[in-house]
Amino acid sequence: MSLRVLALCGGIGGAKLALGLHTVLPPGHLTVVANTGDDFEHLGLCISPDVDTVLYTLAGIANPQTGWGRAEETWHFMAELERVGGPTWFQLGDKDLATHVERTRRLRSGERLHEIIDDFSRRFGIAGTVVLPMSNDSVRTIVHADQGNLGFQDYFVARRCAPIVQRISYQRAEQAHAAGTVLQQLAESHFDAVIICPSNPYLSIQPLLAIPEWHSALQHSPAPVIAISPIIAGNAVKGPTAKIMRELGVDVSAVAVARHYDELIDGFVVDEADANCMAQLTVRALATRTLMQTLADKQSLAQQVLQFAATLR
Ligand code: FO1
Repeated sequence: MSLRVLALCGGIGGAKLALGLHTVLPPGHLTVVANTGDDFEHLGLCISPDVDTVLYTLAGIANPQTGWGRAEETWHFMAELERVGGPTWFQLGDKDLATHVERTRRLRSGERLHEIIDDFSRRFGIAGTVVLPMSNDSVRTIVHADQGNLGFQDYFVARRCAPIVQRISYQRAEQAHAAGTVLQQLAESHFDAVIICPSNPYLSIQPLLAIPEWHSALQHSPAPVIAISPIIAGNAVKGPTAKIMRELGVDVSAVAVARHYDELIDGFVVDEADANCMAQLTVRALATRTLMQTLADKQSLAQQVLQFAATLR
């Protein structure tokens, strides 16, 4: 019997495991919740990067080099925007632009973000898997750094993660609510496992955990909660996770990530390179290959995590 899975996912790293789960589970067995703390308004458009990374990745149309934006993209809009003196620090490809324009039009007409994403996922042919934003309410990840209090995209793209991070806050998370009926489904045991994908815990997962009803729902989840470490042998696979951990004074290790999730998780998955740290963990642990470079890697990790989850039920 295949497990029914709720996967919590940030950007590129998390979306890789979401794709693995999407391809190994039968239709109707996977709900993916995407981080919206990276969202921002740019050129008057409502941009939801992690949501779009999940949609494009599951639809097989994501840019394979960057992990964000579209494959086979063209950049006429950006070239012409530059000609008329517009801001080009945040690159919007011609195909990607349609997603932002249409999402913005629908939001302005009163449609809710989770309804828009549900329709987009259907139109992108993501059959059988539900894709949800963590909330329809605006939550913004703010990076408090030596260069000031920065919006996520300012920190991540404009300043290329160079600022020294002192603290991260999640604006208006306290007032935000989960989208749709996912928390009711979780409470009513519609899911057999909750998987926290290997995204940056501080930038991509914490915005969701900062929403009180999400944190409480996971704390009281009837299904086991399993996190996968984004740190392998003291390094981040991609992005600023290791740098941020150092700057926050946190040990750059899988154990530190497990401690961050603390009482929320029932199981933790580390890379085989970190098998020796399992004795330091206070939760059930699995050591396996967690580096995902090919689709087969993503599917294999998904299978390993599902088998591990089944032993925790
Ligand atoms: N990341 C960059 O480093 N440079 C960009 O120009 C850029 C544009 C962009 C456009 C749409 C989109 O959905 C994502 C984009 N990203 C870009 C990635 C974005 O910063 C995400 O927040 C990261 O992937 C982290 O989750």
